[in-house]
Amino acid sequence: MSRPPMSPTITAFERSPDRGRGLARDMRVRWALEEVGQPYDVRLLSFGEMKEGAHRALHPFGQIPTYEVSDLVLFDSGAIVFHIAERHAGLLPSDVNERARAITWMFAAVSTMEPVIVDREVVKLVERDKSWYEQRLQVVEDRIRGRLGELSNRLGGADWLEGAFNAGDLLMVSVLLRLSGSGILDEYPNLSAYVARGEARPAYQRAFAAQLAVFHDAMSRPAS
Ligand SMILES: N[C@@H](CCC(=O)N[C@@H](CS)C(=O)NCC(=O)O)C(=O)O
Repeated sequence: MSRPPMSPTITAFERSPDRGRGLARDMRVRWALEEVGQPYDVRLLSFGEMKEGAHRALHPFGQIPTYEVSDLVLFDSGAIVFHIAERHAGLLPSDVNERARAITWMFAAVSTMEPVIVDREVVKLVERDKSWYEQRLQVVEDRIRGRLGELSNRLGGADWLEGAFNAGDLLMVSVLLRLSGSGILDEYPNLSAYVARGEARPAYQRAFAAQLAVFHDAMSRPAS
């Protein structure tokens, strides 16, 4: 009898700083695994454990998420989603050119869109007490608007960036979700609708519920 394939193990925050709003980057890995129907295990880490040698052996920067299956260890959510999409049907088109375009959007999500969006989080988190905080926030938010405007023009009235939903959309929606609550995304109705379409996917919903359950569970226990 053939043995079932080994389930991958990913790492995630024991107590996510976003309070389970699905913004921690294990969420996009969970979502990809749910889209392809691959069961997975999760190892939860405290901030202290993330910086210890055992975890740094898996992730040189002491962060989450990581992905382990058999003798393969990966870090960085974009690379992990790419690996999942390559190993399973459903997240990348089979046509070579369509596949290349989907991969292009994966890179665009994490290397063109995400850095400007994360800049805003850094400003709000660590630069709030600076005399130039408001001006800097304005500059960073205008830069985000520039990128969103360009993305919005490209998406136009389409449901997804390149034909059918693929890993490029999964990463792009994940990145845009980081703007939740800022009001900025609302200025681009087609992008808001695009993100809502991503969130409505059953695989997204399952992934979101799983990571939220971790947070609720952590809140019901005293901090370690
Ligand atoms: N480029 C990495 C970034 C990973 C990252 O920033 N992870 C965050 C959680 S979403 C983290 O571990 N933060 C804690 C820390 O950096 O100490 C990826 O996409 O996986």
